[in-house]
Amino acid sequence: MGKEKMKYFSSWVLTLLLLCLTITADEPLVPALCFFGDSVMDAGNNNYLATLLRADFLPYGRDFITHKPTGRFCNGKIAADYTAEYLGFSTYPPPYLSRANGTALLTGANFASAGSGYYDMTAQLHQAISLPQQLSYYRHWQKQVVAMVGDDKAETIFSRGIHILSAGSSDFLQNYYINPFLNQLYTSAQFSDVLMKSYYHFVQKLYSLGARRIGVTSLPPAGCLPAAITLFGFGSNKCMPELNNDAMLFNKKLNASSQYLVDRYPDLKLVVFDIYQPLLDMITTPTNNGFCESRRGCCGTGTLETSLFCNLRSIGTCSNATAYVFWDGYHPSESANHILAQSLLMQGIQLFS
Ligand SMILES: *[C@@H]1O[C@H](CO)[C@@H](O)[C@H](O)[C@H]1NC(C)=O
Ligand SMILES: *[C@@H]1O[C@H](CO)[C@@H](O)[C@H](O)[C@H]1NC(C)=O
Ligand SMILES: CC(=O)N[C@H]1CO[C@H](CO)[C@@H](O)[C@@H]1O
Repeated sequence: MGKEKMKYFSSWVLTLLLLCLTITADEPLVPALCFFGDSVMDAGNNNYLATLLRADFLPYGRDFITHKPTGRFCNGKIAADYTAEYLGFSTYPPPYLSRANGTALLTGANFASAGSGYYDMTAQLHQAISLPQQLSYYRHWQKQVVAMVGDDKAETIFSRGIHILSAGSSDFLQNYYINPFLNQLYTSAQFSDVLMKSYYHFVQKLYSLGARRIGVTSLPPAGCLPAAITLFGFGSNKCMPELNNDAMLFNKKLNASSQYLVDRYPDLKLVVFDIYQPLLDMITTPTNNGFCESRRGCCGTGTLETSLFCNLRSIGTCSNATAYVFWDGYHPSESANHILAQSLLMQGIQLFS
């Protein structure tokens, strides 16, 4: 099948699938949705932290439903938002630090924090919420849920709820590649092994807390992110094979660790969401996916700016991000997130049914 046909085929399958899944109920397909990890999933936790990695100012959020910045690292919705919509939720899981309470918490919460990663020092470096701390907030959340609905019902919410983790990008791009100390200490393969230990531990911990449905995103093609090309490309204008190779190796290890976990815990549903290939497709053949620009982000010059450097005074920000794969130097645009979320959903069928 050609790429274009494949795309239509995929959206058909998706539509049919959603119809089948939702036709029987007007409730969400799963009782709760929780997010962990980094800026890919962060819906505003960093607004409450003394960190430089934040997105609670325009033009972030300019295309969001409210047209207001929320702390999402995007012009509009992130993949987590689309996922919630597809699964039938009428609201998005609130950032845990927003102190949402009562029934708003019953359908899940978002614990992700931009700049966080598998390596605790990465989060420390950016004053983000480390994964162990996110788990600790998750335990608090569980207690709140138990207090509202009792042990039995809560247990069902935890075991049938979906837990999605996105991490690793910050460990490489915002730590390993710019940190001479780490660089000397580990080869990138060894660093991946260190990250894998943390991943393994995270899933075990989540499992021990009652979670049985977990999805984890792979690394993106890091060598193709506009900021990475600017910072590490030495004047080149192309994706950097070294960084992409590191990401592919990491992804292989992620798959192997996940397989190991699945074998060890037969009642655990664990899915690795491949975002490497879908994003690479958008980058290398943008027009097949309805995009015009995949080399530069929309914000500012589009080659580097993220967080504080992507602001209303940034010069060159595009007026319409719809045709851009990237919103800023590191993060996909809302339209790219839309496609990524569809791919996520198709890959995660066994989690949702
Ligand atoms: C929940 O939040 C609302 C508004 O911030 C507040 O009035 C209420 O007391 C809180 N409820 C609990 C149980 O903390
Ligand atoms: C951006 O462009 C798309 C496609 O051309 C169009 O549908 C959309 O309305 C535009 N958005 C804005 C905010 O102008
Ligand atoms: C847990 C997991 O996602 N395992 C996958 C690893 O990759 C192989 C080959 O692509 C898949 O078959 C496994 O399901």
